[in-house]
Amino acid sequence: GYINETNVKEVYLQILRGRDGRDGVPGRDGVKGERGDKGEKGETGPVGQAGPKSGGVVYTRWGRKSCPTGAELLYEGITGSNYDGHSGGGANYVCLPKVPQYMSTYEPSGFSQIYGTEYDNVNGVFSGKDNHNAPCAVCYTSTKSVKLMIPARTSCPSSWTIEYKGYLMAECFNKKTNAIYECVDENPESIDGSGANNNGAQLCFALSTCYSLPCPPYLNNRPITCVMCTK
Ligand SMILES: [Ca+2]
Ligand SMILES: [Ca+2]
Repeated sequence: GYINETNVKEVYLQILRGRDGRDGVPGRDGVKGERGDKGEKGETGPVGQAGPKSGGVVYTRWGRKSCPTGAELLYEGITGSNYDGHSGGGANYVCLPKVPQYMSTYEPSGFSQIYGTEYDNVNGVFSGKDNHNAPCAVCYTSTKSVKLMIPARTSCPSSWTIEYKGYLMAECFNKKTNAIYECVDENPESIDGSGANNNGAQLCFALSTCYSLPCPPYLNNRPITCVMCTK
C-alpha cells in the first residue's frame, strides 16, 4: 500500500525494459562460404568391351586355284570376261564359281556375253601356258582390314604383308574390248583340259613403255609386275 516516488520509478522502469529476448524469431541464413579446392583425379576405370569387329579383306588371286597361307579360300573359280570382239559388256574380269546357280530361263535379244579367259602370248614368262584358261581364287583374310594392289612393284610398304605378286595383265592391245588391269600370280595354273585355243577373252601382259613414262627407271616393252598387299 505505501506509494512513494521510488516505487513509481521502479514500476516505470520495469515497463520500459520490456520482456527478455526469448520471444524473438530465429535469424536468417548466413552468407554462403567460398568454394573448396578441387579434389584429386579419380583412378582410371576398367577397359571397356571391344567394339564390333570391322574389316577383314577379300581379294581375288588371279591365275591360281588356292589362296596364300593365312588366307581362307571362299571359292575357286574360272576367270571370265567380255568377248574380245565385242565393244559392249563389262570391262572387268569376273571370278566365276565352278558351279553356277541360275534363276531365269529368259533369252533376251539384247545382251552381253561372258567368255572364258585364256593366257595369250605368255610362254616367255609363263612357260607352256599359252591358250590355257585362267583359274582364280577368291580369298578372305580376317586378320587384315585393308588391301592394296600396287602396279610395277614386287614389294609392299613396310608393315604391310605380301599376299601374292605377279604380273599386271589385261585384254590384248589389238582387241575391240578393253579390260581392267588385274594382278595375275607369278606362278599361274591352268584350268584342267583348257589348253586348246578357244579365244574369247584374253589375259595379255601390260608392257611399260618410254612414251611419257620416265625411262629410266621404267624400261621400254617390259612386262609390268604387281603385288597384292594387305595390312
Ligand atoms: Ca583355252
Ligand atoms: Ca587364244
